[in-house]
Amino acid sequence: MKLTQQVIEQLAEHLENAELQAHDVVKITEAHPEMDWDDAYAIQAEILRRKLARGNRVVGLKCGLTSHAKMKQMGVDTPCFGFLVDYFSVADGGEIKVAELVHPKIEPEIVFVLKKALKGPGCHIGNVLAATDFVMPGLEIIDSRYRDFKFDLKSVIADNCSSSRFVLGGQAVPVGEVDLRTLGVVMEKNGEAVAIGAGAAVLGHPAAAIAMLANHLGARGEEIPAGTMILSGGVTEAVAVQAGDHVNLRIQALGSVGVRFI
Ligand code: 0L1
Ligand code: MG
Repeated sequence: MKLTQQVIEQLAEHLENAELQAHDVVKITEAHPEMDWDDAYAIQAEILRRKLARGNRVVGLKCGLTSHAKMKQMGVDTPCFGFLVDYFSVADGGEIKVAELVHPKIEPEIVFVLKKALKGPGCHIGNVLAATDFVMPGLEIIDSRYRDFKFDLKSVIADNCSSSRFVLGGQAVPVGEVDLRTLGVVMEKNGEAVAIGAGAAVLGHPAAAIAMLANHLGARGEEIPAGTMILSGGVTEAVAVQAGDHVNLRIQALGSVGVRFI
């Protein structure tokens, strides 16, 4: 690690304030080009510690930048992992206030819920499928705190991978009943199809993203607990939204989920 604990705490406060007050900041590597991957995840962990101390609760995990479309869109080449807390959760058909966010975008996700814990290293898609209780459709609203969504991977990891809101819905389908690679995904904004894809866009198989998360945590001596809900990553590029927009996601065999922006 290159940063001191004091700087890690300052940067966590800086980024969390940007999230809570809905304003943008310049990417933190501009002032701290020396920071490394462990520093980036330590800042993210400090943001989580601040939220837990305030009484928030972790309700899931996320894999980000797991499709080539998203990596290309954001100019990075590796996935990232973050956490989801209680107030990020929005009911299916619910409303999201854009004034609480900086510059939200939305993306379609295949969501996993585990029945067994997963621990790396060496976790593979077979382990993930054996440990999965069900899959369902989800919409993730990402809201990078960085000006104009301009960042590098270390900055975005520190910013909890742009996490802000998510919506779960549709049907909870046992993972053995579907081929996650060939599931068709259609996301509509105001009735127009704006993003179309298939599950294989996520690392060839969405379960591979969950295995990567288990291996990432395993390298830190942690596991994904049984019962965890995990967003496996945007299947397509993320789409910008504004007040007045309605977004609906349909995933073949998994049903649909929608949200409105006010
Ligand atoms: O969930 C994601 O794939 C987003 C990760 C962070 C990068 C971004 O803000 O687009
Ligand atoms: Mg995502």
